[in-house]
Amino acid sequence: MSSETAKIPPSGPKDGGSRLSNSNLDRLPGHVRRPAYDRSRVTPGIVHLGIGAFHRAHQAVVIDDLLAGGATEWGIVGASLRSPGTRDALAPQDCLYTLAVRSGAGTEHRIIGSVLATEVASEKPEQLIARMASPATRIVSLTVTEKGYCHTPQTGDLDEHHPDIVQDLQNPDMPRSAIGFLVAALAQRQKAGVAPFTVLSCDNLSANGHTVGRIVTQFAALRSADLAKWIEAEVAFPSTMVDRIVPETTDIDRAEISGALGMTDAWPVMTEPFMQWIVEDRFPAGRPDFAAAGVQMVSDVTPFEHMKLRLLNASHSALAYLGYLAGHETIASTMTDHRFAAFARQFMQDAAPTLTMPEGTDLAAYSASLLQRFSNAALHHRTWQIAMDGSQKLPQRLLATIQDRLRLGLPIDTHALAVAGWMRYVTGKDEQGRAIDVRDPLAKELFGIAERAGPIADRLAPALLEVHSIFGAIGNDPRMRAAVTEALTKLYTLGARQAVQTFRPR
Ligand code: CS2
Repeated sequence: MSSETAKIPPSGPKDGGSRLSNSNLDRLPGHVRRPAYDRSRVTPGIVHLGIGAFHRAHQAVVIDDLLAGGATEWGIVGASLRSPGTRDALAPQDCLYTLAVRSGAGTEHRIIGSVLATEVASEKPEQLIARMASPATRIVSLTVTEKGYCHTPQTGDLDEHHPDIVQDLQNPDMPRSAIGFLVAALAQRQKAGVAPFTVLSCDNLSANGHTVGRIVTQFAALRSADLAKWIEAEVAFPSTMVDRIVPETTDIDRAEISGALGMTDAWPVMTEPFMQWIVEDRFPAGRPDFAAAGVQMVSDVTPFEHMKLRLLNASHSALAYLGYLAGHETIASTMTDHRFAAFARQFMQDAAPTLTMPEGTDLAAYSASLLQRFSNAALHHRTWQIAMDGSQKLPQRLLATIQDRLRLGLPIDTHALAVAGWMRYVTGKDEQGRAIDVRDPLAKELFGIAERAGPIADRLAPALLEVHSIFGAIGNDPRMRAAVTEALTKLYTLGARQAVQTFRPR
């Protein structure tokens, strides 16, 4: 994840064995689980773009399980698009790292071995393209965060004016964006007569497979109509719902994990016990037996994806903005305040009627489990981390539910308060008047709007609702304007802690 910074310890691989590595695995304490397979026999079959903590706590763990079951042709080559941090941390330790699963019951340590190599795309783009174009690569997966798709969040279309897209169209063989890399590699495969890889988006986008497919095809069409046609006809973009809470790794985590291992791990990942992965089963180039590792293979992931975005991610964002404003550093700390916990419950209940689920899905039980996961105090999941990139998250997390509730003639007050929380957050000042480090591709534009409007709900709410790339038509809906203005007024007059109390269970 972009905000993480690896502090590489001065000791390298030749430090007398105090760094996690292949040759040190048998020196780990007995309670640490290690790869149950011979890593030297594993070959790469997957290229993953965006090898941050999330991928390493989710997909790489599933692959680690499958390698132990003998699927040795499905190792992972991970690439960071720009930052060398992950590569610099993992390369000296043979790409091994610790997965630390934290709960009230303590921490379980497991060494993951499924990542075989790490690359930095910006350093040697041609090497990464060649790797992706190689027939051995049958899946290219992505966790590049919402903003990594260079699209307009409201419409899901390619943003042709995005600076990375402009540069990638001018230099198709030296791309910068994930989209540019996908198309460069697919173009090479088409030219060489090699069947395409399957593109597997693992980001929290609505219809992530369909969306990345559309963006890739739109980009390709700007290069060549023939290439776009080939991609449309030949490339599979299955959608997936991925779920595991993975806070960013801190230096305290690094020190604690290295202490538990008795050797240094420069970049362990911290996570919760829960993990879910639901994948549409469209892999013409082949796939490992995902189901053997507990992955649910389905023909249509849409209902599950909506359930997760509108219940988990939406309430995560609501708690992040409102909790941050109220002075809470983490989600678990926010949840210790019964007012926020009750608000989150009501918020989820409000999203539920907009979901159409397969028979047997228990949304009440799902929501209850989310409240429990959010309360996991062993995870230090910062409200600030989740608050990042709101302009890219609001449409699929909050606005889609608001739209559906308006269509159903239902009140939208809880969701309007979440939107208002985001609005107050992006002004860059918290309730105590302290500066907020707002990270968002639109931060400057949003800040400018907030400056011009001033901290006056009647002016600020309508001004921000006019940002079309986020709100689209719903920004002009008088019911939306009224509800968000009222919610923002509450935030300015009562503060977040009191504002979340103004809802009675319906
Ligand atoms: C979070 C997600 O940072 C965020 O925006 O809401 O990363 C969330 O933790 C994951 O989607 C959980 O699966």
